[in-house]
Amino acid sequence: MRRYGKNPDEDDIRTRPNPKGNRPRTNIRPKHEDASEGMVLTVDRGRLTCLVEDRVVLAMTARELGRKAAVVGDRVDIVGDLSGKKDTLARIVRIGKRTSVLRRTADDDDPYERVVVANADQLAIVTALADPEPRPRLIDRCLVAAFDAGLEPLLVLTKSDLASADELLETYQDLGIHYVVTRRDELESGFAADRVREYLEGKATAFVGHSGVGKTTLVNALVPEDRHRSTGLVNAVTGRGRHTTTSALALPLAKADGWVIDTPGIRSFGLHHVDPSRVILAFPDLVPGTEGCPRACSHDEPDCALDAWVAEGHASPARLYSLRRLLATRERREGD
Ligand SMILES: Nc1nc2c(ncn2[C@@H]2O[C@H](COP(=O)(O)OP(=O)(O)O)[C@@H](O)[C@H]2O)c(=O)[nH]1
Ligand SMILES: [Mg+2]
Ligand SMILES: [Zn+2]
Repeated sequence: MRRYGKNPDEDDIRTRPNPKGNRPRTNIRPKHEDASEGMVLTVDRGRLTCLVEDRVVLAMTARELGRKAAVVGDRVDIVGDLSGKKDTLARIVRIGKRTSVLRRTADDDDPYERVVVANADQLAIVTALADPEPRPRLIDRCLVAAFDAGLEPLLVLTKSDLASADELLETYQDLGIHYVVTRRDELESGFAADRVREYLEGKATAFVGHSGVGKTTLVNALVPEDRHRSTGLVNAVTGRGRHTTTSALALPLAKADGWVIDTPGIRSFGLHHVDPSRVILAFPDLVPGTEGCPRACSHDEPDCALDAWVAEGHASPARLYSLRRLLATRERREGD
């Protein structure tokens, strides 16, 4: 999403010559070669807000694309009234090739996939250390989704003012994934945002996690505050400077190039779409132990080498248990 990565600024407003103006009108259906490029910021019941140049434009998708064809993060070609004025409705005529697709299903046995976000580079998995209690298996599920979609995972542990991060970090540090720990006073001082921002620069990052973990609080700390800059964009998208989350929402990162995408809270992260053989990718700490496995080992069978390897103390039994649970629910399609 680098193309749109720059924070829109008053100085950036340029007037582009309108190629429509001097073209003779015909009754041949336009082929949309004069479409503008935009990025989808929100989707709400068939209405999409798109960023076109520096303007927030309300649009719907052309009928031939299907009503739910475009998702947050999509790069689109858009035609019609692109003024961004009230009561205008533009039309999305093409959806660009996606660099990544973050999918989830409501449950493992639910074949209906929703695309959460398109074109994200990174998945920030937000977990509170308390209130609500951390759920390592939900973290593991999100990691599976991230590795499967080719997104870089970032573990964000919030509310360290309420409980210590040590126990969770003992597990997740070994995975070699990036992590940040935040707490209330650091949110207020801006220090938390400064530290998290370092991991977000130049990337589009989708924030996922259980409801109440502090996603929106963090996202709000990361998007522009300065009235003269992109706050206009935030206001146009959300109707006010701050927002609550009912659907995914892409916002420009303040003070750096990048996008943050807030998403509604999730209770589970269904992985129906993930091939069971790819689940192990989210357990890099266990991968070396699979060297002694029989060919095409499911890692959930009696000959699996992981049991002995973990028993030798190379990784924690809890991690193997988590892997097995995920594999079992993927196979038998039970809830987790
Ligand atoms: N103690 C504490 N509370 C926090 C922290 N971050 C967020 N909260 C609170 O947690 C609640 C849920 O936050 P919210 O951002 O709406 O969570 P979301 O549902 O994940 O978007 C709010 O009352 C926040 O004020 C933190 O670091 N420490
Ligand atoms: Mg929220
Ligand atoms: Zn195995």
